[in-house]
Amino acid sequence: MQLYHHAFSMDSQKVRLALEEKGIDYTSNHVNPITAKNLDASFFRMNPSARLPVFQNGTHIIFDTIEIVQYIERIAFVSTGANDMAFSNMEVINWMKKIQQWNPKFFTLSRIPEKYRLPVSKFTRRVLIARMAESPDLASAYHRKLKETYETEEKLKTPEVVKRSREQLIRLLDEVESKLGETAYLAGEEFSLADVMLIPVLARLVLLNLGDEYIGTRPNVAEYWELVKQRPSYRKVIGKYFDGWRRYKTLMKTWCFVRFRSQFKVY
Ligand SMILES: N[C@@H](CCC(=O)N[C@@H](CS)C(=O)NCC(=O)O)C(=O)O
Repeated sequence: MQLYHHAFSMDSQKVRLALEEKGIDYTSNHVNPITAKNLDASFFRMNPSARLPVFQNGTHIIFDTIEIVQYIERIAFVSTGANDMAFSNMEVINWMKKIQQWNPKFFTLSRIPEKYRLPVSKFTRRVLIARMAESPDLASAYHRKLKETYETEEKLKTPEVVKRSREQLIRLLDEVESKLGETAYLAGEEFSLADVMLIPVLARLVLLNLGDEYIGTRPNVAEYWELVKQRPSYRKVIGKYFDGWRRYKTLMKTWCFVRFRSQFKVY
């Protein structure tokens, strides 16, 4: 089994948490979208949306995060043969879908200062143009992706788009806060795949320095956050890259790569 993913990608984190929690071995392929590795022809040919994560089991390739997570659950069931292992119930599935409906893209990008965001966006466009020339058979797919990057920039100039995303996030967190007042975890007293989907959302808020505003103001979420951060899966998938000083190391490495390539026009 192969997983194409990256530490920065929220949906990749969800899938990796599921793999760790279920104890499934897999081959890890890092594809950093900020350094435009997702636009390399080898990856792009398999996945013309260039989005992460991608899960591959032989000829079976899955792009949808919820589908991947549920597939992992089935693999865990088959490989452990544990008859006592329960599949996710409707409550878990409903939470998974609700969380997945919040797309972090515009909210995240709007929080990144333009001096960092714009050079990365320009770098991505340059890489797209270079790849288009190298692989003419993929030109129309690359072209679609190029259009998408321009559209993203345009949408970011529309305050309504960012406002709507923020409001959706607040509604979700309020609902989570109220549920965590009743049970220890999101879908009951046991940790479940619903929590696997939620943890990366909270981690993203902390990474954007918004922990005090969005987590700290919700006591049940704050307590839950301290609890789930203790899990080995969290430390392996998220903490290792983003806790404390590590986040600067992770972000600096990527930033230096983009600056260097842009400076010397290596696309
Ligand atoms: N396949 C995912 C969507 C994944 C997604 O939006 N991935 C983001 C990172 S979390 C991405 O790869 N962005 C890079 C890009 O759009 O070029 C799903 O479940 O719908």
